[in-house]
Amino acid sequence: MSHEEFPTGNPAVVTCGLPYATGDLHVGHLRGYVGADAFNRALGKLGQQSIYACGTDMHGTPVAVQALQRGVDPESLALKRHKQYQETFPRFDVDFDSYGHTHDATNTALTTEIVHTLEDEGYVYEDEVLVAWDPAADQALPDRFVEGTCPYCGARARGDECDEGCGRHLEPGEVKEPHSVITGNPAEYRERAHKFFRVSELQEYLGEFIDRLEGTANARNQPREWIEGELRDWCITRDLDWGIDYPGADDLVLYVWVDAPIEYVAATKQYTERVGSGAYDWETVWKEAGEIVHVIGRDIIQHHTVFWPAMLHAAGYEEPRAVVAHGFMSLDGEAFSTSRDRAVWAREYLDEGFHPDLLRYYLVTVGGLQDDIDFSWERFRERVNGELVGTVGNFLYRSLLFAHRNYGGTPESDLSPAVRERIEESIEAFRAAVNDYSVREAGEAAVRLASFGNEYIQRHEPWKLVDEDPAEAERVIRDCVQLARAVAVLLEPVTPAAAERAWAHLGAAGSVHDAELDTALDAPSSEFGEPEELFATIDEERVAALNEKLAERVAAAEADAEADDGGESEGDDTGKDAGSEGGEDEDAERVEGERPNVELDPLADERVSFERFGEFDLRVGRIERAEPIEGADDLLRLEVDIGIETRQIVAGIRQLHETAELPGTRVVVVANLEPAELFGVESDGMVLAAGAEADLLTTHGDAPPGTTVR
Ligand code: B3M
Ligand code: ZN
Repeated sequence: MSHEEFPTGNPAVVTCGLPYATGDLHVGHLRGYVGADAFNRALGKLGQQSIYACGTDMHGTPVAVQALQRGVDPESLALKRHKQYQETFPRFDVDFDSYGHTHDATNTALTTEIVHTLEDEGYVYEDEVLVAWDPAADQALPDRFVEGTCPYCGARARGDECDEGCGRHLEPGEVKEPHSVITGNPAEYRERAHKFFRVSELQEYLGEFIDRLEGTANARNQPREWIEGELRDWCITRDLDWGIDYPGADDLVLYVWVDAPIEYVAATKQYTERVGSGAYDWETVWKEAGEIVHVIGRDIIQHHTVFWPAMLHAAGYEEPRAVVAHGFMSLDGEAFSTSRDRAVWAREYLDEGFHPDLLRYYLVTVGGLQDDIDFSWERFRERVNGELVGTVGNFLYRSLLFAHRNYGGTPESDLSPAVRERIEESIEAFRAAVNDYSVREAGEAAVRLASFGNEYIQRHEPWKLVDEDPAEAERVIRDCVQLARAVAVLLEPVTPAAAERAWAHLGAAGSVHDAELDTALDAPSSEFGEPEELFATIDEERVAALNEKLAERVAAAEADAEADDGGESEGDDTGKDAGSEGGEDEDAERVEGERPNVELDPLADERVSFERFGEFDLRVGRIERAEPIEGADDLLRLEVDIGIETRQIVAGIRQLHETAELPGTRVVVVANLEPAELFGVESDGMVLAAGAEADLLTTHGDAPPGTTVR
């Protein structure tokens, strides 16, 4: 990776996948928006100039199909949703600096201009293509107006996306056995003239781009196969009357995936129009030197790592620095289902009286951003009670209350060097986490510091020292107040409102939002008032009541659906598309299969003897080489030094680990496993790993390669 670390001197823009104007937001949708918000705030903590830009995705067949089903016009439906989103996001402190929509004048003009540039640069051509057609309705069936079978994997697929199977983007005419969503009739294919973008010409560029790209491993690794494989041109027009008109062809609109990402640029432009180019210049960001970070769901990686950078490059724009792709979310181990009302809605969460910070904390820290995660009220309660109440709230409250009662604020004493060092370590951990695009680790740095604070106050027992050794008591409390200040600064990206309250308790000036990392070590105010508890405990009965409510609602929705259509739920308001949390309704099976660590395997019934365990020859190994195996997307060929010899081992970890970073990694090898052949390559042993993310087992001391593991 060739990028300078954050903070850089360039302005940054953080974006999040635009919510389609199709449904209400639920907590699954919020994951990306909250994660990106926390990341943008965290960049600010590092002193990086950065804004958070997004907007509503108004166009395309997701909106058009829904409008048709409801008998309303797409524009008013989309605008209504747009308004709802504009109201909902701030209630979760998702603080967009600019939030527009794809149908507004800025995006329409910018999109048209970019398409003109692509044409002028020779990147667009016209070709005849077979498009699905409903003979009864006598209309074309673009994208979601047609369903059929994926030509690649055989799963049921939509016209432009194999959303239940291999996840591939599908071009018009590709879906097999097409049938119309409007009438249910089999569709025909008719020849039509459409516009194509020459993505194939940008293969070399994209190959280099992907080498530079930062972000999560899935977004950096998955595209290689598409880019290095047969990179086909991309049909950028549709037979539809809802969208941005293709310049000069009034019967065609642009494919929604052309104008949607351009909204990232349009929203940035609107921000500049508001604050002035002296304060933040969108053209610098998008045309000269900006740090562009896209947070998206993992189902839209292809759009953001192939089509979008190709378009930007061809139009003379800057490329993204990073694509951060988050996993999906399930509810109590099962997919969200809006049609069955099996969801925790954003509004419902607030109506229950829970503070947004609690959910923000959960969404950001419950798993790494890349993981698929599960939401349950039980786990929500555990996290809130354990970490926010028990660790963070407890430390801040007890130390500030003690300081206030005994000294009216911060006692006069010097900060202990060891505590200063500990705070500096946390700052470094936070900085590294941001540069690693891990909001989870940034949040954890704050909680670990609070945990240190709790141990510190407990160990030194200032309540005893006040009489026994007053100077020592002052020193300990001075340290604790400094730790409290640092925790507030570090936690602001994740729980902004709680951090702001802690800031006020500390009597600190201004807003903690503007406090950069180094201010964690500034002297705390010598005077402050009595603090209040930051978080309240959630009790078990509350969780039981919430679960019951959800179960009742699901049962009622199911009964309704059965009454309506004999059990086939129509899913007219799937809401899946609002954002990229994915995994709901008909996606249930896919998510079930891929969700890591949600359900633990049951323990084995049978015990084995110590002797039998001894039959396994487990050794410490060190990976010397790692390289892909042609034709096997998931596999890597490893050369592993196991002391006595070097083994060739095939491991299914290609999508989950950065190949180039593997050499040097110590692993645990099953050395006496029978050799096997995979994709024509012999695998002589096995590398142990845990879970769906293939967390590699390693050693932590200096056991050299070849050492037996017992
Ligand atoms: N509106 C939602 C999705 O597919 C889609 C994102 C657009 S981002 C430019 O997740
Ligand atoms: Zn497929």
